[in-house]
Amino acid sequence: MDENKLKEIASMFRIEAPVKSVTPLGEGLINDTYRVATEAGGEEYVLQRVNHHVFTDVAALQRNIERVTAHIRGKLEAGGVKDVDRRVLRLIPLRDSDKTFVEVDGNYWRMTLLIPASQTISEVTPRTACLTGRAIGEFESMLADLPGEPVAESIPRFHDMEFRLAQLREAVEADCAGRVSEVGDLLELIVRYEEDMTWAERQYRAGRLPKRVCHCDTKVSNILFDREGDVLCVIDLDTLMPSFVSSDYGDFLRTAACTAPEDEPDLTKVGVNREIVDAFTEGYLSTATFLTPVERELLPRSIAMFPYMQGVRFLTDYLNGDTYYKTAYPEHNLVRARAQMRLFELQREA
Ligand code: GN1
Ligand code: MG
Repeated sequence: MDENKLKEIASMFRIEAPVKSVTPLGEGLINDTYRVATEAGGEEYVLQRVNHHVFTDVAALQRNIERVTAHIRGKLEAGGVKDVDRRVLRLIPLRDSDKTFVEVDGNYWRMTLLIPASQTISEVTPRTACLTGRAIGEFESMLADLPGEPVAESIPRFHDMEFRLAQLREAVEADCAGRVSEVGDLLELIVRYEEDMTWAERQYRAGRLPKRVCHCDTKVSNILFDREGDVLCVIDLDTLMPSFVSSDYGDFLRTAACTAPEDEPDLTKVGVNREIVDAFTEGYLSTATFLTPVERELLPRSIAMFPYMQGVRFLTDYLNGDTYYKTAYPEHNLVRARAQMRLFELQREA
């Protein structure tokens, strides 16, 4: 999208000075993200186009983020935290109303403050893993007493393994991209572990496993660190919704405890870093003090469940002809699915 149009959209939000530049930011697979600088040269902002094919109810999603960030902000302020704007996202309202998103030509846009002096990291150390564990446990704990009705399910059945497997079965049956014949080995592996991987859904139906307000996309690139490598906050709050705690614990370890990126084509490079698992678990358990015995039982199981679920999702998208995740080359989703299923096998054996 051309910069002038982006500048025009950015100017609709309540920012301190005229927009100077809008440049692409980050590597998300769903939304389009830009960095906005102003003529004043002070605060910078993050402008995002929300993918409304994925998030079909943008108003409900923004409402979730408004409620959750306000709740966390209140707790941080009450606790005397000084740099609150670096510890929780701040939504920027529109210039002419208090709404936090705007529709332009059928697309939905929103803005947050860019957290100053922050970085994302790609390589996690035991120290950062422990700190992140603590931060995620704290995040869930802070939301345990969110007043009012439950947060909306911003994507229905998002981390529901039975649903993800049903979507894969549909994709196999339709075979609309003619790719099913290439992936027999992956399908066989997935089917073999279906029963084991849908344990949480059965526990939930039996009334033994609760849902909490979870982030549901805790991969490493969604955690902001300061220059010293300490955790500032969790970003990318679109997928906030009621879910099992495995959604945050297992999904973080999927990327953090893996020795290769999630789209590594060379499967010999995909390995498990046990030290990271242990450090993260220690941090998480120190703050997630609300866990029930069944939730505790779910945690170690989820270390294999999340690569499996992500493998199922990438493979489904590959079979559907790449309609969901952004891809850089035709086999990209297949490469991702293979890397995730390799990681699943390693974690299952661990
Ligand atoms: C997507 O938007 P992004 O890139 O942070 C996806 C996650 C996947 C992740 C895989 C809404 O997250 O569920 O785990 O890609 N988000 C959605 O990298 O589907
Ligand atoms: Mg992201």
